Parts: sequence; C-alpha cells; structure tokens
Amino acid sequence: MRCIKCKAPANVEVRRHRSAFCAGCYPDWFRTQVQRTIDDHRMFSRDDRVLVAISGGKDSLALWHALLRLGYQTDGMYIRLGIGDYSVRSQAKSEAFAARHGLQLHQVDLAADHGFTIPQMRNQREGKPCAACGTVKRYHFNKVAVDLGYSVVATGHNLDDEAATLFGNVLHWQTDFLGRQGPVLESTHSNLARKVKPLYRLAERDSAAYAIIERIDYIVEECPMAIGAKSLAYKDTLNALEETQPGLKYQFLVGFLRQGRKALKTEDPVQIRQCAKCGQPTTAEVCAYCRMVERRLKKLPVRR
Ligand code: Q46
Ligand code: ZN
Repeated sequence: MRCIKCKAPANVEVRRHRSAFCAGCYPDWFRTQVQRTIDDHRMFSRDDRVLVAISGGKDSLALWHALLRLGYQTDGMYIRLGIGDYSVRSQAKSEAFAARHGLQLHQVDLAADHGFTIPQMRNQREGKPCAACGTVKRYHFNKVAVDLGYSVVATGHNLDDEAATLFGNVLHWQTDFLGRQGPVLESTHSNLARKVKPLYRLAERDSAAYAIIERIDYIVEECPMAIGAKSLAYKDTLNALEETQPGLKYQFLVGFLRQGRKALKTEDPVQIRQCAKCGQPTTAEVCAYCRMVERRLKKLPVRR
C-alpha cells in the first residue's frame, strides 16, 4: 500500500476514505480534516480564545496539538476526578504536554476544592459514576470558560464516541437527546459557553495514529470506571459492522446529522435561568450539579 500523497510506503490506512498515508504526510491530512470540520460548522476563528477539555488521553491531546499547529489560541483544562492511579497518571500526562508546549492548563480539583471524588458518586443501581461524572465535567468546563472569558469549549469527542452515543440514543429512543446531538451546541444564555467537537468526523484510531506519529505521550489505559459501560458495548457492535462495511459509522452519524436530526429538533428552546445556589445556567430552580453534590455530600463521612 502506498501513500496517496507522495507514493512512499504507507503507514496508516484510513479505510472509510479508501486512503493510506505515510508517517510524513499523515499529520497534515489529520489537521486538514480538523480544519475542514471547524470551517464547515463555523466552530471558531483564530480571534477566539478556545478552552480545550483535556483528559490526558489521545483524543484531547491530539486535538490540542492539532489546534496549536493550526494557529488557534488555546488553553487547556483538566479536572482532577480522584479516580485513583488513573487520575494521577492522566494528570501527569496532561501537565507534561502543557509544559512541553508552553501552554496554560487550568485545573479543578474535586477533592480539594469541592469535597468529593467521582468514585464516591456511584449510582446505587448501576454501580457506575459515569452519569455524575458527565454532569461534573459539563458544569466545570462551562464555569471555567465563562468565568475566564473563553468564547468556546472544544472537546475531543471522536466519530466512535458520537456514533456510539447516537446508537444508544436510538436504541432507547431518547428523542430529547437525539434532537440535541451534534458537533456544535450553541450558547443560549450569557452564562453558557458554546461547545464544539472538532474531531467528530475522525475515528479513534485516526487520533491514536496522529498521537503516535507526533510523539504525543498520552494515557493509553481507559478509565477503570468504563469497564462494562454500555457505550463500550455499542462501540464493539459498531466496530464489528465497520469491519465488513468500512465507512458505516461515518454514514450512520453524518446521515443522522444531515437528515434525521431536524425531524427531532424542538422549536421551542428550553427556558434557561440561573441556579438559585450557584448562579450557573439551568432549566430548574437549582441546577443538576448542585442537587447531585448536595445529595451525595450528605451521605459521605465528614472530612476532618
Ligand atoms: S472518566 Fe468519568 Fe469516563 Fe471514567 S467515570 Fe465514567 S465518564 S469512564 S469518559
Ligand atoms: Zn447550581
């Protein structure tokens, strides 16, 4: 197999595009894809300050690296979730990346600043804290972006993540979520940052290849809380289909965004107001984050 750009022996195959690239040409192709996605959806411009949500994994670090090379103004943000050794190692990788490139990495420490860790937020029924973790991440990324004046929050969600989310939402006919799923979540309130996903058309293995070729040192292991998660089962199912039908994941997701989503979009935007406790945007009197934290802190032993 030869690189489609320079005809040298190829190192990375992108089957859904019927393409292959050598290690020299691949990073440019990856960055061009990111740039196209940003342009197609008018995600942000070079005048915007972009806050990149960093986990220490391949996707968020590949995204930060690509945005940097493309000339965007970016800072990172990492949340110390308190998930044992996994958090210690992912924090170290995130800090090392920021230091190596001379970038600013904001951090929120849940245990030190807010008195809880993610493993303490396990759901009694499922035994997993992932729903709580999602609420915590959305809350703090938004709060830091608004407080520090960033125009937009960029996350490393890739094609596999987005196709798996879509698959799960279709299986359970979560029409509310389906109507809102997309690469850009517009701000509908002055305290709500815009959210964008510049990697949503690139697969997990595309960012892994980019990270390896660009020598980005990322945390390879998955969060231990992800074991047994439904999203992983959905990814396995889609990967099995993709194996025999290259491009299926892309068609599934992009086809939905182009054709299916508009039928599910609600005309009336939900009324956003400020949380009575913390002032963050919410649709209820008190936001989901404040309610969740208050509920759980009552059950945790008092810290001395
Ligand atoms: S970090 Fe958080 Fe994930 Fe770990 S606890 Fe679940 S949601 S699996 S992306
Ligand atoms: Zn609140």
